[in-house]
Amino acid sequence: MSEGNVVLAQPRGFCAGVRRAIGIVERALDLHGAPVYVRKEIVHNHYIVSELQKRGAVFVDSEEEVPQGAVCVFSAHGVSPAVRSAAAGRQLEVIDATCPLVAKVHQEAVRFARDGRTVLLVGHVSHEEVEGVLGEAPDRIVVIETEDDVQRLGLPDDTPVAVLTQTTLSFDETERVVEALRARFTDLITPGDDICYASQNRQNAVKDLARDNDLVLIVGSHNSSNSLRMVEVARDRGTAAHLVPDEQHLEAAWLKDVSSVGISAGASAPEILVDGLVARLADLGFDQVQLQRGIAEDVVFSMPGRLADPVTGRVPQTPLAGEVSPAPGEMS
Ligand code: 0K2
Ligand code: SF4
Repeated sequence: MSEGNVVLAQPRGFCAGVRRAIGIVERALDLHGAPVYVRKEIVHNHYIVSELQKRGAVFVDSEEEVPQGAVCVFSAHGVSPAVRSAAAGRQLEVIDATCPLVAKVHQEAVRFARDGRTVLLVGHVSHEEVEGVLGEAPDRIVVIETEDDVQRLGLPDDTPVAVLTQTTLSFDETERVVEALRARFTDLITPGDDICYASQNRQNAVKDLARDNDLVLIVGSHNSSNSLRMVEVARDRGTAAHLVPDEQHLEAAWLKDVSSVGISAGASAPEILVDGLVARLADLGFDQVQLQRGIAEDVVFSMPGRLADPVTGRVPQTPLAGEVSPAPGEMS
């Protein structure tokens, strides 16, 4: 059996928007009882979706699948105005779990489009977050996925443009795209802070993990954009890295000639899956676990007022239990 170290990234796992979104579904189930309909996966994690399904959440692809007048939660990734209208048309009782930082990008898109600018939205065209923002002003927003797309844009170079981005992109990769846009367009403005604090913090921590370890494992589902970006960030540093949806996906062959494994988790991946991976690695001889020195996050987003207790009028706190990273020395 091999002997080796494990280093747990700090920060890792749930961000404030994910905690709030999951808390909203749980609270809606408590208040309204099952079923509570959720449009799309509340966050892109199969474990979370399946746990909420067990409690009575029903996940649907479209608001059109929700029965008239039923409770419907919008996912953390946000929705377009067309979806809001369709939901209103069906008299759905909507509870919006859109992350406030995604909502901010929507507001920027509306403002820039109203100002007469063409919005260049850097992101993945088929991602729900991009679909939602695009829907704010479909005639004035163009999605850009890569640096190559910049030269292909059929716009005069003096077009007034504003650059926005998906919240979960790779910071470094996006900088390259924005630089290419700056080099081309003469009237360009950008708020420049759309990639959220959680994405940036997790990517920075992964850079250190990649520097200090032979292998990096990122816990997250295959449809989780921010988790995939974390794998890329590690690989960009020349370190082998894999996405691991849960411990069953760990391949023993990855550990050949490896003495230290860095583990992080995407913003939608719960700590229980990290625990499972750590336990499996311990079985394989990687039983010395340390916590990376890193920054502590204290961002909390408040829950929607419509989830207030009908008797006391109190709005519940966003749940934190069970997801706080263990302190050094507390780990086996
Ligand atoms: O990274 P993704 O946008 O695919 O989404 P999740 O994996 O669900 O992570 C939470 C971020 C949600 C919105 O920004
Ligand atoms: Fe919000 Fe960022 Fe979390 Fe997405 S990753 S839900 S934008 S805090």
